[in-house]
Amino acid sequence: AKGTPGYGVSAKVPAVAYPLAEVPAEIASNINYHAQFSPHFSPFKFEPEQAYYATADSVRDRLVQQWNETYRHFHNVDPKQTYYLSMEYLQGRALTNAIGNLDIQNAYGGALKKLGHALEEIAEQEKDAALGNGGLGRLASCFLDSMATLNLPAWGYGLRYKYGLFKQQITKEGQEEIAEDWLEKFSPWEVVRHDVVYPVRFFGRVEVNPNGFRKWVDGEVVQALAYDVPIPGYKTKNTISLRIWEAKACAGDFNLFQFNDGQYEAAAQLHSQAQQICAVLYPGDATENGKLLRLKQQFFLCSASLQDIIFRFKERRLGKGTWQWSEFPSKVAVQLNDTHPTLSIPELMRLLLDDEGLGWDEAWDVTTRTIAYTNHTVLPEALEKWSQSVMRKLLPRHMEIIEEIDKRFVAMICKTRTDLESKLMSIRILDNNPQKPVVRMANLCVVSAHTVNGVAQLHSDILKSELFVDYVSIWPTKFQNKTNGITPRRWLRFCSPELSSIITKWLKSEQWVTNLDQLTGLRKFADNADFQAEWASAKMANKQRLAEYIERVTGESIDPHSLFDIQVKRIHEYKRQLLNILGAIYRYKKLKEMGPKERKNTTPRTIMIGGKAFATYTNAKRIVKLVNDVGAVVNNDPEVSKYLKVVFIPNYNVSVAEMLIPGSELSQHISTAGMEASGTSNMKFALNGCLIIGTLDGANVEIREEIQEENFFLFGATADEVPRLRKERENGLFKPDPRFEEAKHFIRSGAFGSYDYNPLLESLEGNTGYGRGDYFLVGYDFPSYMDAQAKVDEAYKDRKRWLKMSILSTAGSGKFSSDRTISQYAKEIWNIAECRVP
Ligand code: NBG
Repeated sequence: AKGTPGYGVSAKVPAVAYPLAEVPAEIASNINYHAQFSPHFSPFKFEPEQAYYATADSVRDRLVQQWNETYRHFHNVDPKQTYYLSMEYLQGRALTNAIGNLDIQNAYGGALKKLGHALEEIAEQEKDAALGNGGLGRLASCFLDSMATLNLPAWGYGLRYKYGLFKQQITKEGQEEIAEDWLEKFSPWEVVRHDVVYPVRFFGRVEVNPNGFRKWVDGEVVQALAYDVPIPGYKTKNTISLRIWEAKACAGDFNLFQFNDGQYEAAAQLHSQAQQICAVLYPGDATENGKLLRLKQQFFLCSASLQDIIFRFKERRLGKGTWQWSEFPSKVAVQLNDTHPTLSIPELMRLLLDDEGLGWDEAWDVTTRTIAYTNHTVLPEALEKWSQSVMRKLLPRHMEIIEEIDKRFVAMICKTRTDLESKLMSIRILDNNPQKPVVRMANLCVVSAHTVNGVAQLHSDILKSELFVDYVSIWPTKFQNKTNGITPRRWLRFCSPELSSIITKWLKSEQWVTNLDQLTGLRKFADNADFQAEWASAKMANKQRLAEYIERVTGESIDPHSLFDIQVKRIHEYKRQLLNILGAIYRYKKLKEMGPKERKNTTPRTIMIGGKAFATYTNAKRIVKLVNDVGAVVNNDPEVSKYLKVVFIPNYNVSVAEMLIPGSELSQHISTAGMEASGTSNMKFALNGCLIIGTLDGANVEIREEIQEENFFLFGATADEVPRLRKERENGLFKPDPRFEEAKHFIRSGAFGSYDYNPLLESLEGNTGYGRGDYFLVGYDFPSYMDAQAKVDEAYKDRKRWLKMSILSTAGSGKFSSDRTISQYAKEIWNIAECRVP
């Protein structure tokens, strides 16, 4: 590393506690100060945008103070620390969250009022930091909030993508992707650490020294530069870091000679190559180049983070004499968020073997006691496999190390578990299939990590009984469950202040914000007429706010008295947005067939669907198009639109979720059983008093247990029935329900325009053409889904009963706090304890 990254000499520099503005007048003057002296715009402008940046700068002052104290405290106490490695973080906006966690809403609200602005309006100016795709990235962000709130010594590591998740625009053609430059102006929430820079190598070769040591040399080297994002805990001083790496060329990499010679592109080639690494989140990987770039990104994260972790370990030992490497796992826990950071395993081995001179056994012991792995999916297409030749080209030394790990694993099986020899082909790390030799990253993780966990009970059970069954027999105690959770700060306290204040009023305490189990105290008020009335009026206020938002972004006016039915998540066939829209189509057809009197007896609904489809996922894009086409017909049908609207919500992201979820009454979590590892939006909706219609999948199972089965609209096949049903389907034994046929037929009749939906519809049918034999069992589950929807309509008519169910959903959501999840990781995997800044 160049210079002395990290704490370095500054440990000797006394921290100065600058007095912070406390009352609105002082804060207003501090905001003004920033508008003037940390200017980002021309002087004398103070529109909402300028006000946002000045306010953010002002809030950042406070964060920096707490943050530095936290660094210093962790450095002095030197506790065991967790490092969470993730290719994705979906942070969303930071201002409201920071102000809320610092508990300064009133003071900042008052200050901005003095300056002629409303805090909520200012907060709307912020762009979402969308350095992630979906649930996995948002989970990482919820985890950071909980780690800080629980005063745990922990850091997040990630990449500083220039373009995060694309912006979704809906046109006549369907979804269009637009690059989202979240750093277009800049982010006030990051601090560049010019002293924290590490070299990261790619390509090159392995050199063998005369003494037998192996060393990775040559190739290209780029610099990893640290940017830190402060993560404040709720009502605590502890403020931890999300460290995101940016790739830079080395200083001498600009070829002035070539430039002066007019070869401008060649002169800057190394710079532009370095810039490519963190240019985009999930670059397309259909081409060889794309694959190489993704692998580069993954290694870049792993190598920079591990060098930093080792640096900190040594730095903290320095004051205390020398260190023993065997101590490393008692100071460092590394959590791999899915297989994307798997290269941490061979990289840690390489650093210990080649740079620190440890022997294999010692290095292996340190590595395996340090690293733990979380699996987030059982979908075969999402289980990463890297071509051995790509790996050998980009990371020759790592490929050697992986081969050695594989060899030793195979030897161990042959020696101690002859019963598993026949399974070796599938459980070893290398798949040496001559057509396409690959490295199986999940296998590498399971073999190397001390703990492997799934993200909901059902998912963890499936890992143990199917995907990783053979490993369980080798290491029975390695496997755990850690059911996901969500932060109650962002997902209730701040996104629904109305509901929050009612909860606090009736529980006579605000402790539920950090001890979410206390929500069970609401159960005894579930039938209370006064409580119900307050609950209903808060929900109505949120529905109205949502209706205004929908009108603003789609032009569609929706009736706040209709049932708000929402499904928002990435568009994927297994998540079955297609089941939802087929249900809507059937409902529309029946409404058309009814007379006006009969129609009046139905429960009016607004069905909202939102989510992004991966740019090259054709069927997902067809689903987006279909929802929009159905909306265009239904919403403009004067006979029906009073009773049914179908709205596609464009550009679903964290901020949009914060608007939608509080205003929801029913939400759909309807994946084919066994396929959604957990889901986390299901928890957010339930926490906000929204009822769930869903299958027995992922965390739905546990949510239903907690809120009681009578408050959950269940339907569909169970996970253990799915394989048999697929077989029957393949063998032509499936008899479709006439309602299902009718809905499909209606689309084919052209009722929703002339777009060719046949390929999409065929995916629900035989094994020919586009057909996958209805792999996701939409046809099988359709009738029970429609029956459950009929029960929803009935329940909604009984207002008292509905309100009671809504209250009981919130009351039963305590388990799904990410504070609970993170406490379990801390105790059962990381073995770390609280380290509170005094
Ligand atoms: C996703 C699962 C979700 C789960 C999140 C967070 C991946 C690979 N997996 O069900 O599909 O809630 O992870 O654990 O993104």
